[in-house]
Amino acid sequence: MEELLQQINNYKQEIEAFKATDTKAVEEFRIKYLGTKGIVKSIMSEMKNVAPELKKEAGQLLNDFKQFTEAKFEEIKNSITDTEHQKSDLDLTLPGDILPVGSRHPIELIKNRMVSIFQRLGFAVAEGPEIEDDWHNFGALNLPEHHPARDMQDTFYIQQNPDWVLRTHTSNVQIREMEKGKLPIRLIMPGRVYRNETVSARSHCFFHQIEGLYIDENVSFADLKQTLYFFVKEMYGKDVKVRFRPSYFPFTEPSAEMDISCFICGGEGCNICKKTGWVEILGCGMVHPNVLSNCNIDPNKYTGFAFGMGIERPAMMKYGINDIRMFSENDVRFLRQFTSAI
Ligand code: 2NL
Repeated sequence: MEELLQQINNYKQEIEAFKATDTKAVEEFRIKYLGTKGIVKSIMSEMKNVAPELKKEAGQLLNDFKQFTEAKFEEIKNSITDTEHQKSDLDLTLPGDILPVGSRHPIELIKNRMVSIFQRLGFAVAEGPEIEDDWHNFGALNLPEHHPARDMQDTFYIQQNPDWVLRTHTSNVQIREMEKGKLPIRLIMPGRVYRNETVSARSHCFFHQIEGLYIDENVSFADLKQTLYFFVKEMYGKDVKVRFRPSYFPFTEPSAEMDISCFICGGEGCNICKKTGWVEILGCGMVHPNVLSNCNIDPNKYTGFAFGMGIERPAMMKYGINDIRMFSENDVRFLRQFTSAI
């Protein structure tokens, strides 16, 4: 026991006097005193030679020694890293690296403008699933199975469940909103839709649209026209002219397509309007009574109008983009060009 005490005191003095000037010396200290074959370990193993009545006292002594050595190790380690840090030529006062700022996607830019115009008229935004069952995408919209109008909207079917399709329009969201039974309804639904089309510069198998729906008592075709006039003036300018042409959609009756005077050439005739002076921008109509009944809305009490328009084409016209595939190629040379647009 005496001998052990002596040994410990000698090591303590040695450790006390130890000075490290670099990380190498710190590591040497660790290996010599605290390593698996180090002095602390070997002194600890002396315990087995201590007489039983002295074991408690010796245990205390050895523990103190271990803690003393570990504390010294921490001390020399910290003193080294501190001075090394001061020696480095890292200048912490320099400004940080500038992170590249992203930009909104052109489709998003046009969508936001369209949405905000309708929001000012009191329309709220609704969203819904892109994978939809046959009823919400076709059936409820007066498009029964084998109806030839389904050909206009050939789509992708989900293999595991033939009842599921990738939605061909955002009308599925309107159907879901009507089913909730809360009236009146004044909603717009922007979103991605799918069609089984050959991909080319002019058409894609997925694109984006905004649909609108207004249902209340006494909603008329005049309300539809006035709403869309307001939209056109806000979106394309107050001098733009509007015309309606009769059309057919299974989910509206009567139905119409709306053209605006070409905002590129002002109606003179150019490549964009194919020399006609007019460009088609949307389809619309009064909600078919069958569609209202399908959603448990009484068509004798309520009427409504609906419309749908694509986002890609107006975006291509506004930004002079001549290939629809650019929107989904994620080429940063294309996307970067919209950095300053809001
Ligand atoms: C187009 C034409 C249209 C609708 C969409 C609609 C929705 C419900 C009921 C009735 Cl739930 N109609 N939507 C109506 C007329 C036209 O879209 O050419 N879109 C790009």
